[in-house]
Amino acid sequence: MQTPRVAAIHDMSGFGRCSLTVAIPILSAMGVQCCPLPTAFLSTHTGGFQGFTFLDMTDEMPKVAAHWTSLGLTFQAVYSGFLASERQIGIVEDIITAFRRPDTQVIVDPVMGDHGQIYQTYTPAMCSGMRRLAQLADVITPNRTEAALLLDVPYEDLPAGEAGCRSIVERLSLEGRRSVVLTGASLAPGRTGAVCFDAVSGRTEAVQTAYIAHEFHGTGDVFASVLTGALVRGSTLFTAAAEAAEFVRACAERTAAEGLAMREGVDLEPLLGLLTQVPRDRTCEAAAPQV
Ligand code: PXL
Repeated sequence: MQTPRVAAIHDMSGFGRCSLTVAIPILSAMGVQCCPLPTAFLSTHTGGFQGFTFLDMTDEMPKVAAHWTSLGLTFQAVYSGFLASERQIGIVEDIITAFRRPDTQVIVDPVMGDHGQIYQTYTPAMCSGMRRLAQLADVITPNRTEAALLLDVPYEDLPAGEAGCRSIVERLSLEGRRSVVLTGASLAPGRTGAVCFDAVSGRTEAVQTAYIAHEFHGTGDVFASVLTGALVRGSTLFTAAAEAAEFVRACAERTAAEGLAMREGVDLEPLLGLLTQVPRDRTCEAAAPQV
């Protein structure tokens, strides 16, 4: 099989393990070529650091895309995440349109916030733009905060529990045309994972792993990157989500044991070997199948 190739449209934050600094090693470990298209270069991510630098790459992005087009490059996935300006919404829409082929999977991680809070660089216009961009996706990977923003409802009004999560993913599915992986979905005490609506099968399923009672920055980016790698390696949505949930759990467990500060992200480098084989044995179970 030819090495699959992914166009990864995220920021590059020099310190703090998120976005491209997790997408590149994860996709590479999974045997997938990651072609970075940076949206911004920051000294650190914006969560928990003061005085970070922020170089907006908006003007560079169409030039990169035009050069890739002139080379005739093709991608098995276009995978977007943290955006740096309102103008980038339209640019990413154009990139998706330019590179989408019948076998291209478009994965939009609608990075906008967490724990009910919007990230400090995101404006209301960027959030409504993200809603538009997400309409072009085959798969979206919101956390609960981003699901509320995409549905345009207050965070506190999102329904809870398994039935609530199922209704969220189904409401976000654009009447079944778009797959949705809701992250940070805890269906039982001590468990966490994702609830997934698969537009290919029309089914909704949950994947759950042990909950590690520590928060770390960038776990959403780790999850979406493993999911993307697994999808381009040919996994179904549920299998890809199970692999992603299990890798995040392993990273969080190791990082919690090390006592690393939340803002450093998860200590994923020593665990990249877990991703090099298509997994046969998982500690992450799929919840009872749902129609
Ligand atoms: O993990 C999401 C993310 C990505 N990139 C940057 C961020 C954040 C969240 O704070 O600041 C720069």
